[in-house]
Amino acid sequence: MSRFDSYFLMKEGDIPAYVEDQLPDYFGPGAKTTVKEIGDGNLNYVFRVVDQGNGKSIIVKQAGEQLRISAEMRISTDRNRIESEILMLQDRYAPGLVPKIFKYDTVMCACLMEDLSDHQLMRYALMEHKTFPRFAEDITTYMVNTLLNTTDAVMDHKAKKELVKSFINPELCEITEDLVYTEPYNDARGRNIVTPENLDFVKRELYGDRALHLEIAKLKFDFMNNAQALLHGDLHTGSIFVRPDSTKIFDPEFAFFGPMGYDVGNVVANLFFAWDSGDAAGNGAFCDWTLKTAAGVIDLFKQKFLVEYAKKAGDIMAKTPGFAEYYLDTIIADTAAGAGTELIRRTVGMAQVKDVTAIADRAKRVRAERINILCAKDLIMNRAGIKTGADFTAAFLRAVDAAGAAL
Ligand code: SR1
Ligand code: MG
Repeated sequence: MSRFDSYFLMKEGDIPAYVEDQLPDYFGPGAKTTVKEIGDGNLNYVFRVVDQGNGKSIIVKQAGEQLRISAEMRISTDRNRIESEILMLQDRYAPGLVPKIFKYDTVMCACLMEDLSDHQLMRYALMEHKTFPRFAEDITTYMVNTLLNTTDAVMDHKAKKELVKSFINPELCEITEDLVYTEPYNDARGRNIVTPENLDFVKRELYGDRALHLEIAKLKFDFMNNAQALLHGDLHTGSIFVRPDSTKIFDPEFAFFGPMGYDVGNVVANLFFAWDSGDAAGNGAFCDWTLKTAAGVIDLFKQKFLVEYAKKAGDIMAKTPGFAEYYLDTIIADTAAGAGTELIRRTVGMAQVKDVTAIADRAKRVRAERINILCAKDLIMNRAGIKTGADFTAAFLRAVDAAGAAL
């Protein structure tokens, strides 16, 4: 019997005994550890445990029954199992690009994982206008390897269906269906957060645009029904740790089988949010880096995808000449849509991004939000014609011009 035999929400004081219970040899006898809760996301509790003697450390991440962002929102604590299992799988597909899971525990809904405190959360690093030359290379390797390897083009179809079953994630998918694909277009639950100076703009450009609603409805049903590959599901810059020489992607608790472009598009949109922050600070060199990197993410993803596809596709029909290019074309159109929906939902929805909300100058923030919304609509409405990295950045720069005129 241990006091960790039934679930409760742990506090800092519970953590040393919990680590000892789960991994008795990790710190060794007599270790003096300190614990700090360092969680920064909307959902979970994250404890950093450090041995004061030798500096060895570990992270304990626990899923609470209520969300941190809203006590009224409750979702299954099974998300911790999903996150742990996908990280172990991704460690095989993309070694070195995800944190190591040492153990996960379905009773306390917690996992014990590698401490990445020598890295910085990418969103905060970008808000300091730091640049990361490895990023486009690393993130595209991660995406191509984790996504392509879990498609029907590569996997045995029955094994893939087993994997689809074990990554059914209804409650977290419902959050995305509501916060990304519904509420930004109608404020159906009154949870949107709209900057007052942009209220009329949002009413006209989002709530009142019927043609946009039709495209979002199509995208929502594709998100729910296109079990294309095992997605990270929440691939924003708050789910990425960086060092100049290293990139680690974590926090895949929204993982499920969905359209690959959702992940790729999230990365691109979050680089555009970094542009907003750099632009408000007048840092042109940083802004150039964000756009160059966004374009690089698309072009490298396409290049690596075709190389890996040629090596790995096993399905006899998937090897039909022209199919790889057709398939990739649909993924890039989905990427344009994924970037667009992320740009919109982080600008007017309940879960926003600090890159934009921290812009202190009111007029600059209003302008940034308009750029995001106009770029998003261009990407969504014209997604079939968006093919290259340069097409993405051209859409963004068109929005910069258009938003300037709108102020
Ligand atoms: C209620 S959770 C809000 C958002 O936080 C997560 O990181 C996801 O992006 C989700 O949409
Ligand atoms: Mg998260």
